[in-house]
Amino acid sequence: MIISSPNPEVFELPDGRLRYIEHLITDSDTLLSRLKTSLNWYQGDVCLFGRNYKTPRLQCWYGDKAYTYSKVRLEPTPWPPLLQQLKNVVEEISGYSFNSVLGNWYQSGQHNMGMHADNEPELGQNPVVAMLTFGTPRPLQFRHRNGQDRFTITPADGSLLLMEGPIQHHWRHGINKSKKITGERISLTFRFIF
Ligand SMILES: [Mn+2]
Repeated sequence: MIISSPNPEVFELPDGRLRYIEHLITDSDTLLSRLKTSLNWYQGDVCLFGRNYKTPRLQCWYGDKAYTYSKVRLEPTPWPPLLQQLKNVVEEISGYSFNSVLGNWYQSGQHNMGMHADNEPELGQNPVVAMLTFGTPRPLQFRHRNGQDRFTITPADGSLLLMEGPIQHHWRHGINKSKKITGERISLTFRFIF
């Protein structure tokens, strides 16, 4: 794994903050293929308005504590060495500690993530979420709950994006489908579960 010296950009939003490090991981191509083969990917279930659906992407979960996400309980799972290494890098650069990671694998533009906030009670007040991106960039849309403020960032291959401050309480974020995008993207979102 090749880590460049970080050069963070900060985006101060109303009620939240993003810290973005664009070219953090230099050998992201190699890591993308290692993540595809070495992690336990599955198509999850989500419960929306009382009905169960398959998630329109693959996901994986590793963590020291159980986590309930979209009404699905994820059990504690030991860290594979590659994820442990990436967690160490993210902790060192961000200055935060994490004890879990949710991975999402968008295999093409047909895979998406609906608008949501990472605000489950076990994430605590003002949770920090640290997102590593590998592969084809996808625009990440932010919408303030006030219905007015919007922000879009397209995290680059090998980048780290930190969501900090009260952002999860005031904003939602998601990734839209796109007919133009055929490449794949993996994101790893590190969290701390209390
Ligand atoms: Mn999220």
